[in-house]
Amino acid sequence: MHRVSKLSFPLRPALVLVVPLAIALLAACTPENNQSTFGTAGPIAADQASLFKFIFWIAAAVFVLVEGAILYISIRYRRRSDSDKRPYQTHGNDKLEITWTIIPILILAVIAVPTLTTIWAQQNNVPQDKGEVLNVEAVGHQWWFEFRYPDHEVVTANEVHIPVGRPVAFKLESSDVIHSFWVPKIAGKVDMVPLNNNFLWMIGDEVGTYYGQCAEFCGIAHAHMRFRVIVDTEEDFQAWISGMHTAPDAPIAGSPEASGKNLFAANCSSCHTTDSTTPGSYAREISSQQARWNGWISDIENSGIVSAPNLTHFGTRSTLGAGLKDLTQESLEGWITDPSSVKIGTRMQKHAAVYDTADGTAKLSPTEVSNIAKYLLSLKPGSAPSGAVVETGGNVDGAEVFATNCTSCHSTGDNKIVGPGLAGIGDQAGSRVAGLSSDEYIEQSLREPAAFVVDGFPAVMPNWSHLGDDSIDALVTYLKTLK
Ligand code: HEC
Ligand code: HEC
Ligand SMILES: [Cu+2]
Repeated sequence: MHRVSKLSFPLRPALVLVVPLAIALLAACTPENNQSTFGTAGPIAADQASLFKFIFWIAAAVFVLVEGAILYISIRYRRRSDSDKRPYQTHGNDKLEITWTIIPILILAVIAVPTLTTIWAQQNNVPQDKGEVLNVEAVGHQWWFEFRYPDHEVVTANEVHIPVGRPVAFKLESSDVIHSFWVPKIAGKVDMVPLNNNFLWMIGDEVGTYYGQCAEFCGIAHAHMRFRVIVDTEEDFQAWISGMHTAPDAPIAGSPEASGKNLFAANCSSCHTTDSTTPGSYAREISSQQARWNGWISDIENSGIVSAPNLTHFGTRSTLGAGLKDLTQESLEGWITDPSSVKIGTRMQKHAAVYDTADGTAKLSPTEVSNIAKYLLSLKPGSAPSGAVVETGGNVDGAEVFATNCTSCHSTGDNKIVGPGLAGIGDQAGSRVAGLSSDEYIEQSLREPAAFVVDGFPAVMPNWSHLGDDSIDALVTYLKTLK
């Protein structure tokens, strides 16, 4: 008797803890939950869920039978009094042992059939009979996702648009450590391994926004490395693609957005591109991203650049910081002022020169922060036709022309991106080529970039003659102000 009361004492608090905890954990399984694998919206997730249920019910039946037998035998044949005799002890029973070896073999064989067929069906090539396959490359970075559409020449980050009902083939890459790509309601989970690309296909069955999450511990901000899959109607998807090739309208001179654009060019553009709408910008962004990465890896502690999300048409996004917050003027101001107040550990704060302060917050006034946020939120497809270079006409602001066309490769400081940092170019330009004045050299760099290639750089500088005389003059004037 004494023994029983001793046992029941720790049992009660344990139950008080375990029962609510179990209920809380099980609540995450409700199909409505954003990351529940029970409410599915795509064939891959649906097949995995039905496979899970099939195995679950077999396991449940085994559990009930075995535990039931144990309970029944323990109660039915328990020792009832001190005078009960110890039963006759046996050892070995061929029939029983063969039976309980064969039954599990049969159960496992039954489970193996749907398991293996599902695995084969899902890892095999994308179905070819369900519409044109969309190719997407997803790249894991600490701690955000980059999405590239090679067939459409679109680069974006953290929000991937796919057309409803059409198969999407994802090439999964990582630029740094092992991440895992997981979209619970639509597709399974596959690791993103550096130097070893993986593959996953999915079909979104229902229009809507779905949660994605990195599912492999990848460092301090791992739990904050999320993304969204936006399943669009075919028309919305095509409109999105063509919007990504339509430049935003230039901000009105003197507006907060115009000031934000210049502040962005000065403080942020060494890592972020905002203008991947023009022809050729796709290849340029990929080489800039590689160059930013090379810059970071060559000096991990002190680098002023690192690969970063492409912010083209950022104003059309719904989330901030890799799916972490709703995107609003307020949340964006919070992010720009002090990124770690939103997401601890982000590389942006560690490496951007603008956060090189005692408390790590930006060297920007509240108005400047607000202007940058307004500028970023204003980045949406403009009224110019898709793919066109925006005509400036008349009064040209060199800083703006620079911010629109050049910042994916050049910083206005000393940082090397793809091309050299342009601080001090006015002073250096006069001595680059004998016989060319400073102005002449800068102009030649823009009109005939191949005529002189700076030592140690690739000859990838595009020809800018098409910008027109006004813009070229404005650029030369602007570049000479960079100190
Ligand atoms: C040293 C490189 C670097 C500089 C400079 C930099 N950033 Fe970033 N930025 C990053 C990185 C890396 C991330 C991804 C952070 C993460 O999610 O962990 C990021 C993320 C962002 C995001 C969120 C993007 C998304 O998809 O949700 C915004 C907005 C942003 N930066 C704005 C700015 C602004 C504004 C500035 C200038 C004041 C700036 N950045 C300067 C590297 C940089
Ligand atoms: C695709 C990347 C890329 C883009 C975009 C780009 N450049 Fe360059 N630029 C380079 C590279 C690389 C070099 C160095 C090699 C060379 O001299 O051609 C360079 C060199 C220069 C130089 C000469 C620098 C020196 O120290 O002598 C100037 C000036 C220049 N670029 C201005 C611009 C301007 C202005 C724009 C925008 C209208 C622009 N670049 C756009 C890649 C680019
Ligand atoms: Cu990760």
